Amino acid sequence: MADFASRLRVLRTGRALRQRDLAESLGIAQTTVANYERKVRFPDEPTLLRIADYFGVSLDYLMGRGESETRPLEGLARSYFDLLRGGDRSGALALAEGAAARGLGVAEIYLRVLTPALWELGRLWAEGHIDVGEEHFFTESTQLIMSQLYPRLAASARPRRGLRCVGFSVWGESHVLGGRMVMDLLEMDGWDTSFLGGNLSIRHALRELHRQPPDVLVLSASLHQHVSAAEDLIRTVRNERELESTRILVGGQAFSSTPGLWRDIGADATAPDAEQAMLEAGRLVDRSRA
Ligand code: B12
Repeated sequence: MADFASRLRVLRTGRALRQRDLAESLGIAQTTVANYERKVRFPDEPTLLRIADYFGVSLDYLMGRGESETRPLEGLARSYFDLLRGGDRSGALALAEGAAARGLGVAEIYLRVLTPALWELGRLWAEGHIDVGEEHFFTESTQLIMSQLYPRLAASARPRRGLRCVGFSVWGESHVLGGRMVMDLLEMDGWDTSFLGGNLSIRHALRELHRQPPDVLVLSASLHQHVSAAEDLIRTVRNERELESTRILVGGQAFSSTPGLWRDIGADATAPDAEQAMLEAGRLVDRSRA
């Protein structure tokens, strides 16, 4: 039976947050979070409510009541999650395509259906309810579903704006779906995009960047241990004369959980999600043209 301490730890790691990050967001000390998770302390009522609101869960859930699977994932995201959890790829595809046919935009589907479902997957995986095979099936199916949505995305894209971006996940980083979502939304916003997947070395990245220097370089990292690879790459890019007008946008869970980290490693901007990334990329080019 789960309790408050274990629920808190699972919710935190499910969002890829360090104790320090959560403490900062809640306005409490890191040691307080550590003590909650070690069952040494228990929060007062206002803090308990803040924690529940922060993670979007009920107090019942936070206190360990109910099955862990009953954490509220809203509407379509819940159905999508349940279908893939049950091994029904074509059902999940039909759900996504049905939602798109009824007018839900691809960006909405990415951000309000696929992303929360994937985050929930990570939470259950960290909690030991899902094994690697199930996770791989879920992720592969989601990549396929994104590809099936692509024609709709391309059809609703703005006219090309003469802007170009190259994006990938940094050296060592295998999480690629977030970066791919960012690049897809940029394409929808009229950018010419090249998405290069994950785990790209500096040497290969540079070769690609020199082929046709982009207006914006989009770098994604989910794990903190890969931030130094982003930093190395940024340093290298900054030393290339041909790339001096390329602006660098970084993001992913490694950055969203640590405010200010993007600036510390020399990037030009960050954003918490793919929609904001699209807006931020636009601002970066506007600023550099002004
Ligand atoms: C699927 C998955 C995998 C797959 C990835 C497959 C693939 N093709 O991408 C595989 C199996 C490879 C994998 C491996 C691992 N994983 Co994993 N994985 C996940 C999972 C379940 C989903 C990832 C995902 O697609 N999320 C959905 C996307 C859309 O969200 P996102 O990446 O945050 O992107 C959004 C924003 O961050 C932002 N964004 C993303 N990129 C960018 C870039 C820019 C420029 C901007 C502005 C914004 C931006 O926009 C996106 C959409 O709005 C997550 C759970 C989670 N919370 O995400 C765990 C998770 C990320 N994995 C985790 C771990 C621990 C691992 C492994 C270390 C496991 C292991 N022991 O081997 C390895 C590491 C592999 C590596 N070297 O990179 C942990 C990380 C915890 C941490 N920070 O320390 C998580 C959080 C699971 C958990 N709860 O513990 N994983």
